[in-house]
Amino acid sequence: MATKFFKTVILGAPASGKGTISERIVKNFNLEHVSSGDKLRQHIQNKTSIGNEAQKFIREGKLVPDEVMIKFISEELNNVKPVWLLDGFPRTLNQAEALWKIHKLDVALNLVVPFPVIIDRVKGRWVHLGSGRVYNVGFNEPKVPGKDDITGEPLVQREDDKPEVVLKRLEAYEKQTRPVIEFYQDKGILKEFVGNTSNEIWPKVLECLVTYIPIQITNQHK
Ligand code: G5P
Ligand code: MG
Repeated sequence: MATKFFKTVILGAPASGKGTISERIVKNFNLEHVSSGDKLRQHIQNKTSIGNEAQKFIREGKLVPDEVMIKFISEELNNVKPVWLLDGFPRTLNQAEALWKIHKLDVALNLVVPFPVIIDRVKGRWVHLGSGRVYNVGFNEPKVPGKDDITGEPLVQREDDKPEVVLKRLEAYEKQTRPVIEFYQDKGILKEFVGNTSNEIWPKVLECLVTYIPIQITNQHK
């Protein structure tokens, strides 16, 4: 029987592989993937009012204010089945507390990748804005250079992947997101996965998740 309730978050520094690992989780466990960054980028592309507001912060490597994000993500979660994986939220203690009031989580997954590895890999990141699918030069390259594998639409580089902005995002992560990890540790639901590559981290995540929910597709454990 399909799982009716399962709520989890994936934490980790910018470009630690949250999107990459989430894609594999979703394939194997059939969860709803809600990525705050992907949603914001879609709003920016569509020039909505939240997109225009968020863009000012994102392009400088700063976090979008808590009140905007809490309202935005609470509404997004109302629109999906209660079987979800939240990526990129919460990013501050305020956000973690607000989320906990409305949704108790089963587990919080934290990806731990060294900063020098991260700084090196963002230079080669290409994204498909419509879906959030990510590629990298030398790792998960698109079948046709510059085009999304599924839709054939053009891939773009993120404005906030410029080296100077990446450093600001890493700083914001250290200052504002560290307390979120401690918050989940105190709740007793934190699971950490350490590694230099997503291929090294993925089997450990898979091994952990099968203890919580049944796997949906048995031949895609990659
Ligand atoms: P985002 O979009 O949430 P970040 O900074 O948390 O942004 P990001 O950059 O999306 O995280 P990721 O998802 O952790 O990174 O990583 P990824 O995209 O999977 O992988 C990074 C790259 O490395 C990809 O090109 C991938 O192919 C490659 N890669 C993965 N694994 C490997 C590997 O093993 N080897 C190699 N060589 N490559 C690999 O948030 C963006 C902004 O939105 C705002 C903020 O301004 C934020 O800065 N925002 C919020 N603000 C406030 N509160 C919130 N909750 C917010 N959420 C978003
Ligand atoms: Mg991401």
